[in-house]
Amino acid sequence: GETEKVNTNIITLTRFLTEEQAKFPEATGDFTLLCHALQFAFKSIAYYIRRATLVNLTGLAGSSNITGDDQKKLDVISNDLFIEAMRSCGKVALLVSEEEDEVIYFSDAKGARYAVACDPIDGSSNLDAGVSVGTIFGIHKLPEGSTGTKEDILKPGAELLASGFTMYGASTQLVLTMKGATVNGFTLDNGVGEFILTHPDMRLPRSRAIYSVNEGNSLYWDDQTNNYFNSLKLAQADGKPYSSRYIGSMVADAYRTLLYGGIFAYPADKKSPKGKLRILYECAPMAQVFENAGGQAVDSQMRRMLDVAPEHIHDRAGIFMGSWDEMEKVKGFFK
Ligand code: AHM
Ligand code: MG
Repeated sequence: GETEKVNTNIITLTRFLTEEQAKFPEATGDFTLLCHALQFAFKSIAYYIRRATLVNLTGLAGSSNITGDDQKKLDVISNDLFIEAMRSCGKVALLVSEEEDEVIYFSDAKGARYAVACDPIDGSSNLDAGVSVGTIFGIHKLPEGSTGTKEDILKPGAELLASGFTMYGASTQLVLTMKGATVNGFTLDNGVGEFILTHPDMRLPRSRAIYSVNEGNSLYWDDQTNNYFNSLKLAQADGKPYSSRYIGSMVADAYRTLLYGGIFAYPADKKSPKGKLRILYECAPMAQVFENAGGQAVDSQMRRMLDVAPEHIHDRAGIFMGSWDEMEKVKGFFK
C-alpha cells in the first residue's frame, strides 16, 4: 500500500527557541528556559479550559461542589498556574498579573533577569459559554545590576524584550514576537503536546473592511470616535460598508485582526476616561505584536501605544490597533 505522507521535519516551539538562541552566541539560555515555563503554563491552561465543563470548573469561585470541596474558578487556577510556572523557572524576578493587586517578587530566584506582565485569562466573561479566551504576556529584561524593582516593569512597550498571547479557541494558538523581530504563530498539537510553527512571519493585510469595537459604548464616545465608526457604515469606494465583528475577548478579536486585517478598538470614553484595557498586560504586548506584523497601535490621543509608559501597574489606556491603512484612516479622524 501507499505510505502515509507525514511531515517529519516539524518546527516545534522548543526547536524554534533553540534555533533562535543559537543566533546569539552571548545568550545564556535563561530566556529560553523562561519560554519553556511559559509554554507549560499555556498548555496547562488550555487543558483545563478544554475540560472545564466536565470537571465543574465553570462558574464562580467560592462556590462548592457536591462533596463540599471548594471549587476554583478557571481564572484563579490559570493565575496560580502562571505564577507557579514563573516562580519555578527561576529566571523571573518579578511578575505583574491582572489577578494580583501588587507586584509579586520571586526573591528566591537569585540572578533572575526578567520581569513578566500577564493577563492569565483575558476575556473571562466569555469563559462559561465556551467562547475563545486567551493569555497575554509581556517580558522585560532587568537593567544591568537591578535585582528587580517595580520600576523595571513600569516601562513603555517599546522596551519589551518579547511579548505575545495564546488564544484558547477551537485550537490553541500561540503568537510570539521579540523586540524588532518577526511575529510567529504556533498551533498546539494536542496529540504530541507541542506547539508547532504553523504561521511563520505573520503579516497583517494592509487594509480590510472589518471593525471590531463594543458599539454599545457609543453613547459614551466623543464626537471623533462616533464620526469615525459611523463613517465605516457608509458605502466605501467599492459601494459596501465595513463588516462588524466583536467577540469581546481581546485575544480572539486581535488574532482575527492579525490574520484577516481590519481594526480593533477599545476607545477611552466618558464612562472610562482612561480606557478599559490595561497597558502592561493588554495594550503594550498587543501593540508590539501588531507593529512587528506591519500594523499600528495607538492610544485614544493617537500616541504610539508602545511609547505609553504606565505610572501604576494596572493603568489603562484607550486603544486602536490594526492594519496599516485602517490606522491611517483612524488617525485622519482625530487630527
Ligand atoms: P478582562 O481582562 O476582565 O477579561 O477584560 C478585558 C476584556 C477584553 O478581552 C475585551 O476586549 C474587553 O474586555 C471586552 O470588554 P467589553 O465587555 O466592555 O466589551
Ligand atoms: Mg484582561
